[in-house]
Amino acid sequence: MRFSVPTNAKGLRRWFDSRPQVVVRAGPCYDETGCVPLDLILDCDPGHDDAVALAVAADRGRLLGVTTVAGNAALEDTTRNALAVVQLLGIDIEVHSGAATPLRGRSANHAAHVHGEHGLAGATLPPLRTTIASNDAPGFLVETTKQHPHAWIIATGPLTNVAQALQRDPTLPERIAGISIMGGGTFGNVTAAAEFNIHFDPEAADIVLRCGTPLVLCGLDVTHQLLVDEVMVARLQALGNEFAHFCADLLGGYLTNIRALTGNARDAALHDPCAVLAITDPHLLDFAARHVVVETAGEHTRGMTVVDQRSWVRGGNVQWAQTIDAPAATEVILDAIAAAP
Ligand SMILES: [Ca+2]
Repeated sequence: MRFSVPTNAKGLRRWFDSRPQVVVRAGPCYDETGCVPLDLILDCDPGHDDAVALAVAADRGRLLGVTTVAGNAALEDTTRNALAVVQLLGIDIEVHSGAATPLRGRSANHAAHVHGEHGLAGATLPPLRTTIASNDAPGFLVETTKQHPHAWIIATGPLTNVAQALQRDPTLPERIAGISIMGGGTFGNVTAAAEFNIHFDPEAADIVLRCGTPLVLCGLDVTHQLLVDEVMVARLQALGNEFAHFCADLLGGYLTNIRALTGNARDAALHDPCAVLAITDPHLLDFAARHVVVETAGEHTRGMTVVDQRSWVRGGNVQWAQTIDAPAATEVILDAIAAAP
């Protein structure tokens, strides 16, 4: 069956409302019929907020596997970090590493000023008991979505792996439920115009945004509404389980780095869990159909997502997340972390 994306706002709204809705708060999540798992694959670059996103995905859906990409840190670091978080969560899933460089092979500028040199500054990682299942993340995305059609790919890092999977298998968009992305925004963070994940590999983002599968985009406009602060760190510490202590150290380190960068002493955006919650708990967010393209050539705007917000332009290629109920989202995140060992 070929999936066609509705081209008008009404059609996209109907498509979005027809997606599986989560009705179970704890444990494996099922759709409203009560029997279909919400299959998720997380493509990530941990990264403090990726680690939290991974915990939420594992708690709120059926996580089929994790793929890693270079971004916040070098690939060997993001992969080791993903393996460590999976181990701390006590979940039996495979981790596959992927792209070490963007599609065009430009030198990668990581985000050590935000996440530390190795990606998870502030936390102590356990000695690893497992290793990667393969170094072919795009192959894992292709094959796993054949075994589990209608899975959601959630991408919380640069989109290199996902673009390579789309290049390898042009039928991929037809069988997946869609791709939920943390990336972009109507303003930037790595530059004045561009958000980090999209700026890291604009050509990959361009391929993904044109691929024709249902897309959900959580840009900085919405992720800057979901904040971590000292109150949240204290609540994590009070949860008492090992993973919560890990997260308290992790997000404490994140706050320290963000303070040094921005001078903001109070809080920092917790970007990546938004892209998970958009699928597992969509009632927490408000979406609008928007046309979004990636600037790949601009002198000052390379990596910018150009979001058409003109009220008289109908439809779009993405469901653009506009708002999130941050207090409720924080409770879902804390519940997920509390459910870990
Ligand atoms: Ca990330």
